[in-house]
Amino acid sequence: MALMRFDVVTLFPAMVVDAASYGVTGRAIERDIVSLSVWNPRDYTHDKHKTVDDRPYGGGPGMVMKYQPLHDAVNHAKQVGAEASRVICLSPQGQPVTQSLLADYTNVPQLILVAGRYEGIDERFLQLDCDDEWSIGDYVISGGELAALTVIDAMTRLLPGVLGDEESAQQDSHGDGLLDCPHFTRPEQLLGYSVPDVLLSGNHADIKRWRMKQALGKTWQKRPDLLQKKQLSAEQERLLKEFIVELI
Ligand code: 9WO
Repeated sequence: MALMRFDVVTLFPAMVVDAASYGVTGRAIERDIVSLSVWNPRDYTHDKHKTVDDRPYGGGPGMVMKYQPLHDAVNHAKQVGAEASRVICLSPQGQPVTQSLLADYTNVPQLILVAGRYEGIDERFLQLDCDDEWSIGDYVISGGELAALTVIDAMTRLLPGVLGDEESAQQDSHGDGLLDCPHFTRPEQLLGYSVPDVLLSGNHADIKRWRMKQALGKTWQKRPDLLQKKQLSAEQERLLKEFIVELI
């Protein structure tokens, strides 16, 4: 039995299944660490035109997704799923998705992710059927599918056994609220830009120290807001000071 079950309610099921079949998520599904099911609201319509949307009350451009097909698709996912599930709508007005939010939900056996299209989803679905609304960023994309796939990818990486020991150690270092350190590979010399000597030294303690210093420095330069949220150790404070002094 998979550690987590993802159900995506979407008008484009193949888009979700195909995109999730690559890389880390694809391997996690093959190994049954996670399971992915997709539910098309169109399969839950009762008219010959399989209507999933309708014109907005009050006028205005575009169409709105109807309540009933979404509600029935979610209900079917609940019926065949785990005992504890959460229904999450992906929308620009949702709460920001962060690493810690995702970590909090890794103990929920079943996440039902609702990916809207058209101009939006009938408000009564959001109020009555959705437990949470999540946003992956302050922009409007063409549908909730890419947001759902982002959540599936980031959450799958947090599950035990998905990443190898090395990768998960690296994930932990990224996941500790700092930006990543710079990475280099062959050739050593490239357009006059050479690999930092410490990375060629073979001294693993120095390399670890350099990488932390670079991660702290880059975070200070590019995302000082992340540093505000982080309690640095005495050693990290020292490394950051060293980075800043060397910069001046
Ligand atoms: C669109 C929208 C725009 C402004 C304020 C609130 C809003 N909600 C939605 C919405 O739910 N739109 C549906 C899903 C239908 C149109 C495409 N959808 C969508 C989801 N566009 N962008 C997102 C999204 C999801 C998660 N994080 C960022 C954007």
